[in-house]
Amino acid sequence: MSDQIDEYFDAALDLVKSAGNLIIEFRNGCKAYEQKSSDIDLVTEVDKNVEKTLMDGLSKNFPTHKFIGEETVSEGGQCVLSDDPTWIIDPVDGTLNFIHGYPQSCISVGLAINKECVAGIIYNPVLNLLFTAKKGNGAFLNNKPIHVSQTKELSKALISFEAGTSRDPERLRVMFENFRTLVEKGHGVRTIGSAAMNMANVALGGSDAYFEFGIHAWDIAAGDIIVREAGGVCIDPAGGPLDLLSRRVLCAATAELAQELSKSLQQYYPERD
Ligand code: LIP
Repeated sequence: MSDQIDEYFDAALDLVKSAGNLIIEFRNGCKAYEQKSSDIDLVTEVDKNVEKTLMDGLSKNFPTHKFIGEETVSEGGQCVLSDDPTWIIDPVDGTLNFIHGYPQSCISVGLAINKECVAGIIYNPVLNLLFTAKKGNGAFLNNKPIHVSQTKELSKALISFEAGTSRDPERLRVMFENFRTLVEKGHGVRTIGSAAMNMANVALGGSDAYFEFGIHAWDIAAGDIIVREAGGVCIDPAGGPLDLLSRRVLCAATAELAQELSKSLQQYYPERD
């Protein structure tokens, strides 16, 4: 199995690197965009082109593999996670950042087999940050091993979260309550606009935890394996196991921090993917 994962990973990595050039062209921003589910949930031609490049390339190499791609799903495609090898793709995670030229966006590609993420690639081509992981092999930034921090207590933790792309009043109420709690209880809070970059930052030990309600499987699949291979944990924000399709995530450097954070958070349950 691990030889097979190597083969899948190598093919995906080549495609991700070349698709990164489509993003670099717009490093100063991309002013042409369309709306999706709300006036702050946006898509550009670059999102669509990157997703097509990755899906065409992967399905040519691996015709039986399945896909969950952000833009394909938003155009009515299926979001089904079976036991088959499934590529879970966010072509530009942090699209709003990409549109503005704020250099925190990336391609995020996770591979799930038997519903478990076994390989992940997060690539920010503008800052030349390539995060990778394969099951059992550790996590890497630009080919150098990375590890989560050892932080166990919320009072010492730097926590990231996001405001998200929906203005649903109940979701916003919970988000502001949690923001207040973390400002009061934690070391500091950060928001950078990309779930995958947030998870990569936990993996490299720069931040200690990240949580969000309302993300999708494509935002977190690659981050899930990268954080776990860097020694961290990914769980449901209420404390149970992570469910990739639940649109909820909490990852942390340690299990102790994950559980303390989970107990401090107000919960929100979006409609599933
Ligand atoms: C974004 C996530 C971010 C979240 C946004 C959106 P996109 O992904 O990375 O964490 O707050 O709602 O889901 O839409 O830029 O691929």
